[in-house]
Amino acid sequence: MRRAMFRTALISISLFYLLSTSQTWAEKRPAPPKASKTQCCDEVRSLKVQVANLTSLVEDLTKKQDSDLMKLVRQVMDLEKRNQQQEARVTEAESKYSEIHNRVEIMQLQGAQSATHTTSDAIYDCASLYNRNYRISGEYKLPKDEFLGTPELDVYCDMEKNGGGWTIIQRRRVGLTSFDRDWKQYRNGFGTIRGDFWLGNEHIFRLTRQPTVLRIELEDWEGAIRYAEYGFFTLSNELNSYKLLIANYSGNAGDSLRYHNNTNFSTKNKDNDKCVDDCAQLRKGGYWYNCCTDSNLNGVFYRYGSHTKSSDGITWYGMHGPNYSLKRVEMKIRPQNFTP
Ligand SMILES: *[C@@H]1O[C@H](CO)[C@@H](O)[C@H](O)[C@H]1NC(C)=O
Ligand SMILES: *[C@@H]1O[C@H](CO)[C@@H](O)[C@H](O)[C@H]1NC(C)=O
Ligand SMILES: *[C@@H]1O[C@H](CO)[C@@H](O)[C@H](O)[C@H]1NC(C)=O
Ligand SMILES: *[C@@H]1O[C@H](CO)[C@@H](O)[C@H](O)[C@H]1NC(C)=O
Ligand SMILES: *[C@@H]1O[C@H](CO)[C@@H](O)[C@H](O)[C@H]1NC(C)=O
Ligand SMILES: [Ca+2]
Repeated sequence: MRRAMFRTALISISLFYLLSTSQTWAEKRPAPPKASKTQCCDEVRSLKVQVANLTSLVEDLTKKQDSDLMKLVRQVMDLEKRNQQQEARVTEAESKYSEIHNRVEIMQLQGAQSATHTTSDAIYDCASLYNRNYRISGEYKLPKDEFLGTPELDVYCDMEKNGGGWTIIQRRRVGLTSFDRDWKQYRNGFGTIRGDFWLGNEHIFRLTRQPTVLRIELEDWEGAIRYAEYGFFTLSNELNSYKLLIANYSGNAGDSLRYHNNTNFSTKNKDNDKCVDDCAQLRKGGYWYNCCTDSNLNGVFYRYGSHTKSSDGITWYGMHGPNYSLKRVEMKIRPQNFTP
């Protein structure tokens, strides 16, 4: 280090010398002395060598710094591996990172609706987009439809898994969005379409006016992935408190929504459950609570370590029971008559 400083000083001095001599030449331009020119070139040559030496020194230093940095990064990574809680944070950061950087282009459908007047060729969900050959999963904007009376709507379409054509209506994955929201927010939807969100009861109600399949995908902190599928799924309108109707379960996650069949939707400011308790307040999320159990996919997102300590987490009794908060959930819908 000291050597480098010394060299820098040396170069500065030489440079100063060179500059002052060149200035002197400029002044004496009419008759430049020959000796000075040779001196100049020697100086330049020597300077060049010094610069070359300095450059290689700097390169060495940079290399050393890089390897030091790598060592540090490796140490941090080791530490994080040991600490499971930290690892969960890394996972979250990663998913946020990939969300930002793997953005699938938003595909806007330019005025596609203007000429359509029948329900058969209207675009009102991801399945109709799929049938128009949109086959990339990502964010889409469903156009407003005068005929159906539906507003423009941002949706996330899963066009790849299980045959595609799925409209995602709920997702829990990052864990930063609170699901402890009121009736109005659950009606209109909240969150970010690429991250965690609730599409909105009003939208779900509209989308399930045609015979609809619901598929729920669940992942625990041990990495097990299971699903529950309902061959029939619909919501009542707001006047009927977005009552849940489901039928025809299949899957390997357990039928933990059956108990909620025929129940109204409840939020922290609207207790519509079948219980003396106020389930939405107790379980900190809006849902079709019966007497609270057997599932709550809109509960608190608990990270690894604290995921088994409370009953207000993201629960699905068929998977680990009432005190286990799941790591990832996705609820998606598709028309019954959809054929990939
Ligand atoms: C440049 O480095 C070489 C080898 O490291 C050394 O022999 C030489 O004296 C150095 N030159 C100057 C001008 O520092
Ligand atoms: C459930 O599945 C059976 C057999 O496929 C079918 O006949 C019935 O209509 C389905 N029920 C509903 C409510 O969709
Ligand atoms: C569900 O809501 C409807 C109308 O909002 C109401 O008539 C009905 O009694 C409610 N059911 C329960 C179990 O609270
Ligand atoms: C839910 O209730 C409806 C109507 O009461 C019924 O037809 C359906 O079979 C029930 N679903 C389940 C899963 O029990
Ligand atoms: C679940 O957690 C609650 C506290 O939130 C506790 O009272 C209960 O005993 C726990 N149940 C089980 C099965 O661990
Ligand atoms: Ca109640």
